[in-house]
Amino acid sequence: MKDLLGCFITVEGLEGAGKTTCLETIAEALAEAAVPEPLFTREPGGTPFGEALRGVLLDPAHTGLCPEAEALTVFAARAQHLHEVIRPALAAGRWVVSDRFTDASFAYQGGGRGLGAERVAALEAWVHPGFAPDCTLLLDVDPKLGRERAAGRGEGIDRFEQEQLTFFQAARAAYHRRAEAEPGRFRIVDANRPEGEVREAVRAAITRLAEEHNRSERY
Ligand code: Z5A
Repeated sequence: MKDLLGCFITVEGLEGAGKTTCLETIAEALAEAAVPEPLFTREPGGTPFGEALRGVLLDPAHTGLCPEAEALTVFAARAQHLHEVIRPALAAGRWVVSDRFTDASFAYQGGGRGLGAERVAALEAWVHPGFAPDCTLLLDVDPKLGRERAAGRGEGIDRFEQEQLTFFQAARAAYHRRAEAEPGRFRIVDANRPEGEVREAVRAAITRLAEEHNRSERY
């Protein structure tokens, strides 16, 4: 990552954890820290090709998609996202905030679908060896609560949202394993709390990160 001048932040969590809600707070905190023109993006998606694959991945019509095909599709979208958006922005010194990245593959494909961490790690090593986020905010929510919140939005149900609770419990456990393995990169936010409290915790984490980044640039 040393050749890339910007800072790469990812936001992770189960559905209804409040990732989308907190992006606004992250933008405010970065503006307060005088970070110029941060780039906000998402996965699956982030490029025209990636957004097309997102449509396929979320479409409930593809009920028979096997875990391997699903994993390869999220990494195909990611390869293009890195090539077209993330790496050029970081190389230009911009901060990049992505709503989900590879930790989501460890959680959903590795944990939820049962592929296991080793097979996801093999794809990670192939698509972006030696490249990882500088900081990952994990909005940790009880799967039942997250599901209730997501349902409260009254939108249609996508292919992932059709899954049983056990799928999301396995995804959450995989997220926890990732965070335990890399405590320096992860900031865990208890997202079971009211929205205002979650936003404050996110704001504090981003403000601290910006301060640390400024200090390291000075020395
Ligand atoms: N996926 C994958 O399998 N593998 C991969 O590698 C990647 C992704 C990258 C789409 O992701 C799917 O892609 C995802 C995993 C898979 N499927 N699932 N599940 P997505 O991120 O686009 O979609 P999502 O996870 O379904 O996101 P979401 O439902 O939009 O969740 P959110 O962004 O975390 O929640 P929100 O929209 O901010 O909040 C939901 C509602 O709750 C909303 O009405 C808020 O006002 C409310 N809310 C938020 N926070 C609170 C609190 N604290 N209290 C009360 N109410 C709240």
